[in-house]
Amino acid sequence: MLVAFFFFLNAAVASHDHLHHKRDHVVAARLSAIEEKADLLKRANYIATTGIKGTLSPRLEIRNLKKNADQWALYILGMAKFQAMSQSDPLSYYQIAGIHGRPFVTWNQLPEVNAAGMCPHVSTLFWPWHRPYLAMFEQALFTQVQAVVNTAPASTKSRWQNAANTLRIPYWDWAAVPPSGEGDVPTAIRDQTVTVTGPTGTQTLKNPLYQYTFHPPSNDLGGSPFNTWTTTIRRPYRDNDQQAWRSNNGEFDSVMNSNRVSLRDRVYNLFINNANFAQVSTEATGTNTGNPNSHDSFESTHDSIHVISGGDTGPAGGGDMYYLDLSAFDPVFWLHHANVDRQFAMWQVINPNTYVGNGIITQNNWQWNSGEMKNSYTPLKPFTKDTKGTYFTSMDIRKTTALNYYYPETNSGATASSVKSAVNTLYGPNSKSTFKRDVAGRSLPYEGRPVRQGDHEYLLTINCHKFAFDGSYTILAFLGNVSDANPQAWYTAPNLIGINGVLAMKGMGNSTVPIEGCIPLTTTLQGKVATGELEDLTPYKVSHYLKQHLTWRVLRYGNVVVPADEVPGLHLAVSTCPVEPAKAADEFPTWVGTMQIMANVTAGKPAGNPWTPPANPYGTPSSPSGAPSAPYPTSSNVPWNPSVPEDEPGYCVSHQTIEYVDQDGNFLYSEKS
Ligand SMILES: [Cu+2]
Repeated sequence: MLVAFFFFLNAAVASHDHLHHKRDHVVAARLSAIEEKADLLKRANYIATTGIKGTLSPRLEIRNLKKNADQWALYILGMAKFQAMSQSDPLSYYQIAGIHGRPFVTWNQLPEVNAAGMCPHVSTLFWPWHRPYLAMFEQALFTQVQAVVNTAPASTKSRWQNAANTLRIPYWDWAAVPPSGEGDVPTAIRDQTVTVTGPTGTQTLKNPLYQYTFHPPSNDLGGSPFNTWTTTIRRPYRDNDQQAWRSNNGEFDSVMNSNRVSLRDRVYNLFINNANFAQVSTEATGTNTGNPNSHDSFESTHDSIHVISGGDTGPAGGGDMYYLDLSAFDPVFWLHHANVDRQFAMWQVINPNTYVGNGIITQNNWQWNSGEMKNSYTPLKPFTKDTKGTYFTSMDIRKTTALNYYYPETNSGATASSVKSAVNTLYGPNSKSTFKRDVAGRSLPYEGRPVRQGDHEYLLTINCHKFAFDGSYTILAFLGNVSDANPQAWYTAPNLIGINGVLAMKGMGNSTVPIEGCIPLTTTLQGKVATGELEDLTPYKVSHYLKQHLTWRVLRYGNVVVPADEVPGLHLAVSTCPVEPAKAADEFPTWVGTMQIMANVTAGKPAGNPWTPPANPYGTPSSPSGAPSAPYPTSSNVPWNPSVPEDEPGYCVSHQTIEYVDQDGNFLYSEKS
């Protein structure tokens, strides 16, 4: 119909060349109005998320992808083109990043429930929702990679095409030991420029992994100063020569160097300890109720990477990654989240019989209201499997192969045994860094030793409110005192045990969304035994030692110290249980029995009183019709495959009638799509 109409108008113009000039002008104006409408129609159509079609291929660790010069060049050049796309294109880097949070507008003209971001956090949908999200990013990037391949001369075209066909987005394994002699943040993310040899030769360009350049910044990026920042910024510092705020990636690396072992321990503990999807995937407190051994989640651990890479300094109180609603614009978001998706995939191989259960949406977002009950059949809006509007559900993406990729640890031959071996090698206490310990005179954390008979595990458990403040905040644990003169020095202090970052956003002002996290203490305590400062790891000796030495601080956005007992909902406690060594390389150590709270260690310290779980931390859920009316899941009643699919139909454009008008609003014709 549209094609025919264009033809008619073109024919009309051609056969009436005696028409007055003004008449030609009107026809031309109408033509351009129709083209605009056609463009809108195209955008109203659903965009199928398929991942990259063709050969099933692995997503590689960024430092391994870089070893393949051709694929690395295509990735970098493709990212540069991707970021340069018009910000009004729904498949541009800008618009796909904008799905996550700000700007609070809809995407691809889909109907919205609230003017808000789309990512579900503090929810069992946290892991599954980000899976098609990453695949959409990956396939949109691939379109640009293909454009780079098309610039190759005929003589090398097939070589570049072959490299592109198996290219997938890389992940950054921030918990693993970095390559020998390197810091924890890859230079590929930190360098301002990058030199690659692509299909048309060697070139040096602005590194697309260093920052995203807004063109232009939107007014809906959270107000001043984000609406004036022309790029994303990590750990902002003032460059007085340039009169501008800049990224401090050196500090990003230093903070990771001081915190990686603690983050590694959290990841390891999550793999070895929790066999329930709801407990392990989300930081929502309700999902952990009833399981004293589960105080952590992959979501909470993920929050800490956001907080570390964004930093809590500068005129906005932090960098882009520090704010939930801006984080996806920073290129490191995609490397970080590919790793979180990989943790999801690896965990699934070890735990194939537990999956998304019933869970409550804890904050209003673009597609849902707070309090709604969701499950594994909930449409993961806005991601559709086809162009007709069939949304993905968590059931569709249980396997990464549904989106045509896998990870090195989850290839077709992977078993629970092989993934456990990989986890032990990558994150077990034998995973020692070869990073030069004397670099810049910095004192780096003790890296731990394998579990011995009679050992105990010790955790500093943290309960708090996600939106206690008007932005993110961090709990930092130390042995001994720290000076309050320069809080930024805390992140790399020699007596730092670890941090727990809470990723939030502005404008959520003290709404009560209870979450959990933890800071592992065991490795640090082992180090103190190694230096003779602590006699042994028995609970008796440890409780006395920690009572004397364990301290903590809370730092919120803007580098502001908050007394711990003034943080709404904050409770800290130390828990312990005996640990049995693993019996084989493909088995995990066992935490024996139920963790016991050592209340005397924290008693009398600010916020040092253990948390007692309320019956239902989020209140009574409101069930949409057709949804299962199960209680909020606890460790004992999580159905991973509810029998009643949720009644939430997708939207369908086939019932829409689109009316075409000219620039003056005069009706031209209508079309059913
Ligand atoms: Cu995230």
